[in-house]
Amino acid sequence: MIIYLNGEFVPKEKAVVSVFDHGLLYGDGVFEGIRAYYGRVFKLGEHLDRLYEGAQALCLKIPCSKDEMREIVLETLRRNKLRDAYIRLVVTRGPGDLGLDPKKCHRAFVFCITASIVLYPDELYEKGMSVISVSTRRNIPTACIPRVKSLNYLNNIYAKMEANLAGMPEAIMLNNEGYVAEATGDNIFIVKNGVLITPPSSAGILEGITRNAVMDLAREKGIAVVEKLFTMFDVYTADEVFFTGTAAEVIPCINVDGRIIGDGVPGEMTRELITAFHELTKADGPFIYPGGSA
Ligand code: PXG
Repeated sequence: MIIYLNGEFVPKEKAVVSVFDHGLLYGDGVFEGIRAYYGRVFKLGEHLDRLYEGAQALCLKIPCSKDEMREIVLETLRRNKLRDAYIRLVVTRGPGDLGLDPKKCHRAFVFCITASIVLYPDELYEKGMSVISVSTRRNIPTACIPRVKSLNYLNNIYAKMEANLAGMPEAIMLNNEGYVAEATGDNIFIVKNGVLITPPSSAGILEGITRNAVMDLAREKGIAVVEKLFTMFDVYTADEVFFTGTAAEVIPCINVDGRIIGDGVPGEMTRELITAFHELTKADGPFIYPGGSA
């Protein structure tokens, strides 16, 4: 496995980061999880836009242009001869001293890993998953901005731990006002009377690339899509519930806090959107190899 590490391509064993890096010491940095399907990098432009916007919000200067970063991602895939992959692109604040002050860090550190991802078992996509809502609230935007995909994931990890302790694969997190925000690493959608509903960005969520792609697909199909605040009552009484994320893609949810959702099987709109999403992954993003094949 070859890793892009701050200007070089190195074998996995040599891909190491300083213990003085503020990404490690303070979770100071931003990252993206990206997928390649069929020799193309899905929504690469959108992922790079989010990475650079997050860095802008953190006053973190990424030491290369967006075009150069795009090339770094594609070249890392080529060096590993991959066509289908999970890509982890990380920009840390870089090495500094033991104080938290970012101005002591003189250069951001960039690395890119291309590997595979362990998805939920196929069975969960076919039968749907059971989840719970947890007591850990999503970070409030005035403290730690959820729209920034930062290296500080403790908020989500606390919620995931609650799910783990309850023997559940995923958790629904509410915001500090008690409205539904998102899952620990996925966005949430509900379907009610044929309308597709998801929390707005102002609910304090990460605006998922998969979320936006699914909303576009639904609109193309003539489905009404609404971004609005809702509560767990709306989840319990929804006709369908599903999650979206780069790793999870689109995954149906058929039981929440013990309440059976709809008929207790993945709903029609969810299944339709899963199919449409799979089709889209064949047709989006820059080709990794010239001529479109490896
Ligand atoms: N919300 C949060 C909090 C996320 O971390 C999403 C939504 C979905 O966004 P995209 O752009 O991927 O559609 C994410 C993405 C994991 C894992 O191991 C998940 C993410 C990142 C890294 C690892 O499940 N989440």
